[in-house]
Amino acid sequence: MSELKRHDLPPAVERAQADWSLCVTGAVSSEYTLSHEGLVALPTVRFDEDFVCEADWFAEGVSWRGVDAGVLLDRAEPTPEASFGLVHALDSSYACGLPLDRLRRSVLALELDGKPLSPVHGGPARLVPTDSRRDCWESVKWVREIELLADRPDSRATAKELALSRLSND
Ligand SMILES: Nc1nc2c(c(=O)[nH]1)N[C@H]1C(S)=C(S)[C@@H](COP(=O)(O)O)O[C@H]1N2
Ligand SMILES: [Mo]
Repeated sequence: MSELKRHDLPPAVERAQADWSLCVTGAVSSEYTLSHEGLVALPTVRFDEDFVCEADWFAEGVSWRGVDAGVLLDRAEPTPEASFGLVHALDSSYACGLPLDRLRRSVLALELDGKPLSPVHGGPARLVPTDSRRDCWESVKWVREIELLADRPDSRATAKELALSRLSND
């Protein structure tokens, strides 16, 4: 196993770690908020990958464990119009849009390589898409809200632009 790269923890993320919760909102019949205890009590799945960053680095053999995102979405009862998900992170405007079918096939990871996910790598919860089209900026660290939408979000590119500008400032 090789290591994921370590970036600095944004101050907003550090402050919000203590009273973290997850909300599922938007085009759903039953919005809900789940505490960290509530989330870790759910059944988990495992997903192993070689993590590849667009900015030319990768980590081989990364093992994630967490809650199936499809299960989290179904619990909110998505409306028939729901077609996209906008995954919001704790670091201010970072949000990544994904078509609903790709979001369903993601894992909300709570563990990395058998240990609770550390704040630097996105703890308490990181969205890990599992399909072959996934890009590094879609692996959203510090997830705080999953918002379902009827239409493709305008901010689909926000995560990509923000993430890549941060990486180039390393
Ligand atoms: N919330 C949030 N998630 C994010 C990013 C970010 O800046 N903020 N950067 C993305 C990018 S481009 C990469 S390569 C990975 C880096 O993951 P790591 O810090 O665990 O190595 O996180 C992704 N998820
Ligand atoms: Mo990246």
